[in-house]
Amino acid sequence: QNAEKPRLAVLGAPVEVGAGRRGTLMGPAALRTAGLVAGLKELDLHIEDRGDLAVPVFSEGNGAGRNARHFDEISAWARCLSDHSYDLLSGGYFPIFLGGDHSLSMGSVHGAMRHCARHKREFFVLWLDAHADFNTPETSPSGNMHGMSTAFLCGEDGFHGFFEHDSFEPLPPQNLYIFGLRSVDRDERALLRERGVNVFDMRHLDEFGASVLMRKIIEEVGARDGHLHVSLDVDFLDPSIAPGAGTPVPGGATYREAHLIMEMLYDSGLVRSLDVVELNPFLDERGKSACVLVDLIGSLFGRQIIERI
Ligand code: B3U
Ligand code: MN
Ligand code: MN
Repeated sequence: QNAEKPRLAVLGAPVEVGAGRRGTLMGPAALRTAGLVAGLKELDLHIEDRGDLAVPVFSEGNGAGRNARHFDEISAWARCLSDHSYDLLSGGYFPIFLGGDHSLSMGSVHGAMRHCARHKREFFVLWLDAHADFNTPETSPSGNMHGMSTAFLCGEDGFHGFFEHDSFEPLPPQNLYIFGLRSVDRDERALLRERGVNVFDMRHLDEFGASVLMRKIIEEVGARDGHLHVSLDVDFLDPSIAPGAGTPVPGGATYREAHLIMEMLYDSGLVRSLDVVELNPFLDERGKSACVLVDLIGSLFGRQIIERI
């Protein structure tokens, strides 16, 4: 198991305009209130809370008439987040990004990807989510950019001008694992198939169980000595345990499945960066979802409820 302990840096990204409903802005605060930092300190980890980021300009542009709402503001967030992600990893930190809606991953993952390219390390993403977030401005039924993050990261068209220097080495679709899927749009589905993204939907999870699927992912990433970025969307979880989600979908991961996944990831020692996104405290029930997420993050960093023999 994890020999060397990582130094953690927590960074809030209170972005909400990527989602269809307001409220994820309060996500970082709710996660802190639920005891995120104290919980990790209890594990004897070095952890620095770097506070929340803010974007200097607030614009309402949609990127020149595109079907991508608040394109300009989300682009500003992504540029800022990408630099922070890159710098933290370069400084030897394990960055934890607190959302905010899932559009923030366009920045956090972009930065981590650049870091890995620089160090010639293979990069993988585990996307724990009810949705694939693989829409482009062309395929999106809503124009909400939190539903476009993985498409952007894999280099799909329609995002011109998002970063100052547009060209970047995109994420190969085979290095993306979408896990927990149970809501996908028609054109999005076709694109996922065409590109060969690894999709483990809830049917897979029910049929094979979380452990078999996770072992496969961990083996693949481990064999390449890859950097694994985990992007945890609160709606990966079943709405009964995590109601604080803007787009809840029934039939999600249970408390036990989710913890097992986190524990296996910890044991693998492969995870080097993390997003916790889409928590909407306005829709939550007395902090229930925030607390579940904090519990899960604890498991990802080695907390064990019972000392194993
Ligand atoms: N696929 C739909 C819905 C959605 C995606 N991500 C979330 N909702 N959270 C869309 O709007 O792209
Ligand atoms: Mn998502
Ligand atoms: Mn989702």
